[in-house]
Amino acid sequence: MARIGILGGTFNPVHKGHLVMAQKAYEQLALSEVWFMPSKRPPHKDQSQLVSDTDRKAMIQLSIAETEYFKLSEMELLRSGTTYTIDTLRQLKKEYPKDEFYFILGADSLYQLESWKEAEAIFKMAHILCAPRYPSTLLEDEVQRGRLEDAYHAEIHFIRMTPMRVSSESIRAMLKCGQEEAVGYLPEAVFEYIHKHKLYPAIDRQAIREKLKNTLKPSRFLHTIGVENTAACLAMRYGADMNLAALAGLLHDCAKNLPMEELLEESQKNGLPISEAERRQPFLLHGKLGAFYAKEKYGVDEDSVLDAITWHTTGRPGMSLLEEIIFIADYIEPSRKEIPGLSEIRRLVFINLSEAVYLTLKNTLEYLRGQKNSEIDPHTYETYLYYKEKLRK
Ligand code: DGI
Ligand code: FE
Ligand code: FE
Repeated sequence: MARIGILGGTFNPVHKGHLVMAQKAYEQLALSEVWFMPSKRPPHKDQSQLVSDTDRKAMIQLSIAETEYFKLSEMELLRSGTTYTIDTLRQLKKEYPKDEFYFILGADSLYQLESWKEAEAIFKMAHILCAPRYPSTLLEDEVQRGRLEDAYHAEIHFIRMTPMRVSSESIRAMLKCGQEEAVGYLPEAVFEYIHKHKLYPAIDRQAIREKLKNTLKPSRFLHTIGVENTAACLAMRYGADMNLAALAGLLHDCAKNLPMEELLEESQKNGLPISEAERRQPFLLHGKLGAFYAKEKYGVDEDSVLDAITWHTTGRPGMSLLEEIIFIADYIEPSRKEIPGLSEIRRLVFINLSEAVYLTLKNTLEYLRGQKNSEIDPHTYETYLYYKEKLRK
């Protein structure tokens, strides 16, 4: 009798987290083998980013090649019709009547399992192994496990491991933005395969530049390129991802060509939340709407980039490094006209980023107070107070 772990998923792509999960399950439950079982294109999920079965299989094979107790199972890929776990389990039991099966799942599945087809039968026929979520929800998960065990006589084990921070989805988003961090989450051979077969192609910044050149005024386009390059320089200085910074810089003002009424209309139409201050001064919306366009029109799905675009005008308390970089690059890029205090900020930004952010906010508030019809957005003021306090400490 063999104890077989089944690790299902789309494996789009397979990553180190999967391998750790499989390895820990193997060790902690004394399994004989773990089978990586890629699922068919699930009908409920967005499939536009799902690579072919051949590629997904090839990537799994590359990552398990050195481990003799890891196998690839094509059972779900080969079966016709909708794939239900219960059908897989019945087929497994039929083909391997002597063996015991352990389904390896993410802890979030604990909350969905009951709605799976013939859940009760699944619990009877297989053990469930759960990998922890990030951020950890172990206490909740423990309660849910107790509930399921009582209700179904289910046998559920938790795999002890550091919760995985990454998912295939977040790795795809990284690859799409050309983010170097993705390399660390993938087996080397998988990374090479992805590269060689151009599976998750990075967004082409040159194509975006050409698009923007046609939509923005020449001076705004020049500014945009200035922010793209300045953001990349600041990323070099502060150890942020250069490609992400350049992409966020390139797209930060992509909604700036719209007149006020259209900014409002477009934001409303697309269901973006609009504050009172934004309703009175719709130009403030170009960050939020820009982030929306970045996602919808330019295919950016990396949240850190979208947030940097959203907050580039007002800032927000506790900005991420990338958000600070875009906020400041917007202010200092070379084609900005000289204004009082700018050359000092340009010098300082390469020495102390927080201080430069603070001075920028201080300058902006002073400037706005001198304008007749300008209302200060609460975010701008709160961000100012946040950085003032941060520097005082
Ligand atoms: O889009 P850009 O011109 O490149 O730069 P931006 O998005 O930072 O917008 C700059 C303008 O935004 C600048 O004139 C100052 C203004 N601004 C920043 N915070 C506030 C603000 N305007 C108002 N009314 N209220 C604010 O809180
Ligand atoms: Fe802007
Ligand atoms: Fe700008």
